[in-house]
Amino acid sequence: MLTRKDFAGRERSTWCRGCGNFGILNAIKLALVEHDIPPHEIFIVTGIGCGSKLPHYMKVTGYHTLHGRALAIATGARLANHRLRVMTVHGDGDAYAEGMAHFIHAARRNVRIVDLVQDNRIYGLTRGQYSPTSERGKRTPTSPEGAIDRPVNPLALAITAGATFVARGYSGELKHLAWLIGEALEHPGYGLIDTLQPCVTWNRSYAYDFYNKRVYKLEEEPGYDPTDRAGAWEKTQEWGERIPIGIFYRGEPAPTYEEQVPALRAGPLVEQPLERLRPDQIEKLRAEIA
Ligand SMILES: Cc1ncc(C[n+]2csc(CCOP(=O)(O)OP(=O)(O)O)c2C)c(N)n1
Repeated sequence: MLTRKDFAGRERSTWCRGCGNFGILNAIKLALVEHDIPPHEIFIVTGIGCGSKLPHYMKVTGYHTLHGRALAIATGARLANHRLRVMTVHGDGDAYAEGMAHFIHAARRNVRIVDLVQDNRIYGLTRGQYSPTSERGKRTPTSPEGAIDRPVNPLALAITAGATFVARGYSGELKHLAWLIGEALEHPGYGLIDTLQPCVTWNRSYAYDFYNKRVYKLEEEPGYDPTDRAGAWEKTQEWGERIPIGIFYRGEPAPTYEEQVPALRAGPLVEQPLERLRPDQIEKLRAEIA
């Protein structure tokens, strides 16, 4: 039986006291324990940002990669070994600015990745510039008179792009978030969990107080049907006195990208013999990784 201790990291965190990322880190560990997934059977890919330091703070197979490229690396990992469970964890800047194209394509290709976005609606690591999910009028060092562009709605975009699992979590609701991560891990395809994550240093307008008063759970909402795609899209527009969290949309599972790639029919690439290469090519590869 796994426990959260099996995922304990050794590095000291640089996150601020009260950062929403602690809740996300704990929820990931809890979900892995609940689903009996040991550290070597899950690959967590992150980009660049405060939140992307997460694999340093837990025992897991992790890869802290380039800004905006977490999903590209994760897609490569799934193609190399589609028996490995793969998760991306990255900020709203990483996911929806620099990484926006990868987001749309991962959703439409249906690569089996759990895509958890630490959505604090700001660039944290670079000290508080406005992000694609910052609201209009947000004053920051890069928008001193207020942001003039309208924010993206990641949930609506994911549904539109063809994602079959679209959810919103909140780092202040640890057990609920762990449940969402578990559901996404079991979902056979791409799954987005946009996660409300208070940044206590650079975005005080969205602190725990703000969310605690407003969030409610969709699964407790009488009559809400997450299999109704149009209804789910409509629900993604709700943001105000009430903010929904939970599974917005869960569609019929569609074939994943990796299930359909002809070269993978014979099994994961990591298990396929290298016989199609000439001996000198194999030697060259061996020398590169030796
Ligand atoms: C290619 C590239 N462009 C820009 C940057 C600068 N940069 C580093 S982190 C970051 C955004 C951080 O915000 P977010 O992804 O939301 O993560 P957070 O720090 O809030 O967790 C930016 C723009 C970079 N490192 N590399």
